[in-house]
Amino acid sequence: MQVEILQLTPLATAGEAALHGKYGVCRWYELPDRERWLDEHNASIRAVITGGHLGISNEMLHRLPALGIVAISGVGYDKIDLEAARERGIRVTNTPDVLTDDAADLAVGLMISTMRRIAAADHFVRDGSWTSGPIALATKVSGRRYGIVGFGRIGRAVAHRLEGFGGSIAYTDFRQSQVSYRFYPTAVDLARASDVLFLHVSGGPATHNLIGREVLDALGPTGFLINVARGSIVDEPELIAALQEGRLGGAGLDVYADEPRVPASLAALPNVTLTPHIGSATRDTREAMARLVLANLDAFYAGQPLPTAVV
Ligand code: 8YV
Repeated sequence: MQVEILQLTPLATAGEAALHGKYGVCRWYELPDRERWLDEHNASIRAVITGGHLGISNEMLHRLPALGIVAISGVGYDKIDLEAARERGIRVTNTPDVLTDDAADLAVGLMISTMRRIAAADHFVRDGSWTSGPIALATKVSGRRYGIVGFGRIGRAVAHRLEGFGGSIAYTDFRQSQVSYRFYPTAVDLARASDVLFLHVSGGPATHNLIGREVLDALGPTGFLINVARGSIVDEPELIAALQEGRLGGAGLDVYADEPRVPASLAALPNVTLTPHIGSATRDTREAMARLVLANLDAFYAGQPLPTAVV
């Protein structure tokens, strides 16, 4: 079967079997000599599969003259130049909705883990420290002022979960929504009125370093920042400085400025919980994402409307 699909990231097990059973696919990440392979096969590639965290470079786009679709296994499409895709008539799809619950669950989990210092408590038991006395007290999670920056699918799912914590819920976004939660026009205004600030905006130029020193200082020394969206949204050096200097109470992070590299200064901090971009990383969700990637590819090849088209 001629190779027409270039796969930049693996899919979940069943998705891999379905994809490779139906199409001629090359796993880019397994190639010993990628440049040579691309020189020999670039003209036959009609589709690329990639991840939300990975996207596709303009350089790669330009090397694939027959490319017709980029199918993203993920909700974020900030790692692809949509205008360049449009100019080439390249369709772009993503996998929204199926990963909303996982991302929202992780955000709330990072809040609880960071405020109650669960990772440190686990280590405290495992290394035998408990035999020497009780662990230090942590921070109460329930009944707090929760602020959500970005009120899309995942932000709304987080708000729904927070309703069970008995505090207040507020948000900021480009526009006010018809919901009962209080709206603030800016992230700074929201941070001033929050104990826990959740980030759920898309990545890209419009939100680059949206959360800088002004927002972090408005959140303050008893405030907590939770980010499962994109590392680019936060001025990472400013975040590290605020945590080191006690101007911010703590942070729960799943995304970083330069993944998979995380600054040693951030990793050394005791008042953070760090996870390796696992927002959608459960078996059920990744299989659902794979099914949606396949559905988009099948529709593309059949000349049918694409189920979840971005472009
Ligand atoms: C992806 C992500 O799910 O969905 C996104 O935009 O950032 C990721 O969590 C992951 O890259 C799997 O492709």
